[in-house]
Amino acid sequence: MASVLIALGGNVGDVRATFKKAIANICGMTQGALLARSSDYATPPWGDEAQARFVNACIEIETGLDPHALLFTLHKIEHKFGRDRPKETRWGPRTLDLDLIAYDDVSIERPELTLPHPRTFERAFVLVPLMEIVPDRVIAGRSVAAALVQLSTEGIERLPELC
Ligand code: PH2
Ligand code: MG
Ligand code: MG
Repeated sequence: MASVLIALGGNVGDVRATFKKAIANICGMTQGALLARSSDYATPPWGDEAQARFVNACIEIETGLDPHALLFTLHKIEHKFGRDRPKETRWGPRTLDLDLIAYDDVSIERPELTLPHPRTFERAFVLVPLMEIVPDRVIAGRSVAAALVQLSTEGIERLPELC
């Protein structure tokens, strides 16, 4: 079984409700166990700033799927929750984005999948939720906590738990 970190994001529709259903789908479709789930965070849009704020969160799961099978499953779940890749713009609005951040200590560099996720250390919207669940996890030689102190967390707000 592998320990896998997945980042969730979205800024179209009821994103927090989408996360809840998506996490249930991730566990069901990967025969995975949910080891940890961060809070949801409202985050300023990164990349293309002229769009609505995002909601972001991270989870840790344990799964027997290999990285490519897992990626395929995550794409299926994005599609199920309204993601339309051909119609969207890079860094633009989306209902649900599921990014594979790390899969054990596996390194992969292929056009369809890079592990660990190459932009993890540029993105406070990924590191802040990771800090909550796996602060000591080492990704590409750096702990989450050490990587986060290099970034500004301005504008990131932890959202209260939903009832
Ligand atoms: N995702 C993007 C582009 N910009 N900004 C934030 N804050 N959070 C995201 O998840 C995000 C983004 C495209 O995937
Ligand atoms: Mg993304
Ligand atoms: Mg993505």
